[in-house]
Amino acid sequence: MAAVGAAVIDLAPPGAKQVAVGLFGTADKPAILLLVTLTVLLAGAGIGIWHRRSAADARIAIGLVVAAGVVASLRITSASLPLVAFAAVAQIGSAIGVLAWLGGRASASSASDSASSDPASSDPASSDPASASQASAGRRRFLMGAGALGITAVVGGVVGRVLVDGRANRVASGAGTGTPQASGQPGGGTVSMPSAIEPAGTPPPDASFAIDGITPLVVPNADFYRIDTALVTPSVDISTWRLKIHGMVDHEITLSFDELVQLPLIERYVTIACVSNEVGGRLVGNAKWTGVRLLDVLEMAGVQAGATQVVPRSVDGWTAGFPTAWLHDPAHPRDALIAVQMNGAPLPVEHGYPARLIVPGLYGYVSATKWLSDIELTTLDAFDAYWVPRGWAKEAPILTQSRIDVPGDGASLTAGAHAIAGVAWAPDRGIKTVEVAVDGGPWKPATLATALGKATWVQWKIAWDATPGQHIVEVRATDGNGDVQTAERTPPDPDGSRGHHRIAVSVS
Ligand SMILES: Nc1nc2c(c(=O)[nH]1)N[C@H]1C(S)=C(S)[C@@H](COP(=O)(O)O)O[C@H]1N2
Ligand SMILES: [Mo]
Repeated sequence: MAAVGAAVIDLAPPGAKQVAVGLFGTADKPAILLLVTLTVLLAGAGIGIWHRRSAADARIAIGLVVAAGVVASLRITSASLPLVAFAAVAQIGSAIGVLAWLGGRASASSASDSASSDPASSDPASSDPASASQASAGRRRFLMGAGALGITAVVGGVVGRVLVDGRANRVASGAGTGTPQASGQPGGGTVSMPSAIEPAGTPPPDASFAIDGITPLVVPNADFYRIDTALVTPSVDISTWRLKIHGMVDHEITLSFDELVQLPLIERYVTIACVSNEVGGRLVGNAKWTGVRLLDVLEMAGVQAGATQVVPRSVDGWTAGFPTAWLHDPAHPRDALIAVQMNGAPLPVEHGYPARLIVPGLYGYVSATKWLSDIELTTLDAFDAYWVPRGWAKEAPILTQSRIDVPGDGASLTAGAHAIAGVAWAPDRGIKTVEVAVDGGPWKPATLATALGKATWVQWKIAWDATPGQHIVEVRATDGNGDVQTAERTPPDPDGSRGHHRIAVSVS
């Protein structure tokens, strides 16, 4: 099922923008799975009905559906052959079983059912009540049987999905416990990770406000937003994993995980964001990332003069792409990382275990490649990464945004003193000011917490004396360059949403 869903994602034509737009959202993976589920249910029902005419044809149809599932499964790098074979046999077996049962029911009722093939009797108004009820009983049995067939297919798909995902989690489980010094890898071998030469430490107390409901400065791994096209999370065996740097380089290099983490490790707090984040949305998060400087690794390979694009690729074939110039901006020295840890723990599987890219200032879809397998140096003209032919911008710096966390939109408050608070981000230009306006009134400056750096979001707060009635609260930020966040609303497509976050509250 998941495999068919993945194929649906892959095969979506570039013009199918809605599908592409949808895929960025967290709610959309369930949507795709639902779509596939409904399709399978319909196919099941169709085959069940068809089976009335020809049992042999129905069996062939089942074979074709299962074969399509197998072919799709083989596209998933983490699906094992025995698992796929098991799922296929289980599906064929249960489908044939249901068909046999259906066949039994059909022949048992065929004599009394024959009236239903008379067109006149299919019109309940003109038919004799007894034969009409017999016909509908037969129809009910067929629909039930067809439904059972569909449900069998769905259950088969869900079980397969759970098995594959469970496998992915087992592979990384020994690595997710937060002991970076020596984490046993059930996938093979033990990797000891040296400590960072430039640790980032814990954030100072004045970097956070103690306000109920404000987004934490550093988002715990379990709460971090997750976006990717992988319906089944890739599971990577760290002992055989390799990172290859190739393309327009003086000498191609290949690093094992051990070799990678022997290079100097540094730590940075970096806020990453999804281009599909709506104004006020939650597809953004801040974490401490530990990893190797991307530039260190690129220098080992020797980037050639004409290389204008960095194209990171994932083990599942997904690609990102950004200008090499982003790494060489004299006005903006920035450390892009090949990250191996998130908040002091090995990368969780969902966030790219064992290694991913973190590039300050760029939206995830052009940069933050999870389950990294290789990095190709090429030109901007020569290659368009995964989302570009699907209608998203080729170059995508994160736009300045601010969000009101408290009070919540639609909240009911009692009149009196309240804190309005939230976060604002403009990686990696930094945030200079945040302002709040109530009911279209004058912009008033909020108080900023101490920023961890230009690449991270910052918490803000302002005191509000709430008076009875309905109120609209609006926020805007000014980035480190002095550019004020635009009020003009745009949708996420194609290069990120613009506009001020606004909430409504009622005070009594
Ligand atoms: N391999 C892979 N990496 C990926 C993606 C993907 O689909 N596949 N999606 C990107 C997008 S669109 C975003 S916003 C970030 C999200 O990272 P997170 O899930 O760790 O928050 O991952 C990026 N890296
Ligand atoms: Mo994204």
